[in-house]
Amino acid sequence: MEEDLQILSRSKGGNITAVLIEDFKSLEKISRNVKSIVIIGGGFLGSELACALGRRARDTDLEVIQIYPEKGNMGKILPEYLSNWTTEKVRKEGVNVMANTVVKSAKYQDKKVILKLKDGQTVKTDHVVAAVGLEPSVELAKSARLEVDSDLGGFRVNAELQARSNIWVAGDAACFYDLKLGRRRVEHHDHAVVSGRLAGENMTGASKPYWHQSMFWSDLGPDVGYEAIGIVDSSLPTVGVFAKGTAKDTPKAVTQESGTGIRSESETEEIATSVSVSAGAAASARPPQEGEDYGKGVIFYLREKVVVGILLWNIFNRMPIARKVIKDGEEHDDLNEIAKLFNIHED
Ligand SMILES: *[C@@H]1O[C@H](CO)[C@@H](O)[C@H](O)[C@H]1NC(C)=O
Ligand SMILES: CC(=O)N[C@H]1CO[C@H](CO)[C@@H](O)[C@@H]1O
Repeated sequence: MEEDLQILSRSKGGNITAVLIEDFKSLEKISRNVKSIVIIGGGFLGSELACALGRRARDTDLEVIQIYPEKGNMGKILPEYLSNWTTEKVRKEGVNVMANTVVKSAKYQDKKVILKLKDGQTVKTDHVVAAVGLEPSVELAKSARLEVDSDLGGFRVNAELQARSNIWVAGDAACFYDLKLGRRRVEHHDHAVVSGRLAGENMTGASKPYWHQSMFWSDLGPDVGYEAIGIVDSSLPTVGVFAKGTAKDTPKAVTQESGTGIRSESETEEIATSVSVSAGAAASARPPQEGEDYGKGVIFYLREKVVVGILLWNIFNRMPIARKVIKDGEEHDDLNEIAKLFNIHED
């Protein structure tokens, strides 16, 4: 699972789970003993948990329901067509997806949690997991007199992650200035690693700005996985180039190959120096069509014709190339050409 393991709703009643490692273990146990679990939230954690529990539910009579306000799973990240497609995939994993709605109230009655939804529906369940995102803790701001960013939250720091003299901020508490992409706050594991290292280096005099883009990844069941970098926001215009996937183009195959059962590693500062393009590589690469099976592909997120984010769909270990495209920050007339750099028709 991706590491956005921060859940806010923790009730004293014990029927709402907050997911930290112990919570994860306890949820695992609970899922073996109850008949129904509701997951609130359609982002990374909610969708990953729903898929994992849904898969289990295939062989048991566990019911898994996922409720979220977006139109589809990962709706804040994926372009609508792909979010739609992914939602169907999540349903096939055994999840009862209730999109486009929010929980209005919850009560505990006859050993069940009763959720009333905005659209009038009522859901009865045994257990609720709230995977609804995080807010950075900025309590220190007052006593340390630090500025908090009013739009993005978190401590406002410069490109060197410095809030004021002798104070640096890293991880998701930092609202930093990315020299390439502007002001940002990032809530992913690799960012914590990259920014923590940078803050440390700057504390000892490196004077280095934020330069190495962090990445993140997510798997939804064994067949769908993606890795992304930069600003990956579904409200931006996107261009997607897809190709037919094979069984090798899945997170399952990649973890088996690595032999670790885990495919995410925090990246080192590996730079793609030369990028080889295979002849005719993108011959059949093309924009998605309705009803398509999105085997594997590259999605570019654009701001004024410049690629500011890249999402690699069932394409693994090509992050250095994506990082280089973002770093170059050039305008591209034909993104099909750029898609060729990822050799999506090989392997
Ligand atoms: C996504 O699904 C919704 C609801 O099912 C539908 O209204 C919408 O047209 C779909 N969007 C795309 C781009 O396929
Ligand atoms: C201790 C130290 O030298 N820190 C430096 C980190 O980077 C910032 C920005 O370049 C410098 O202002 C600091 O002096």
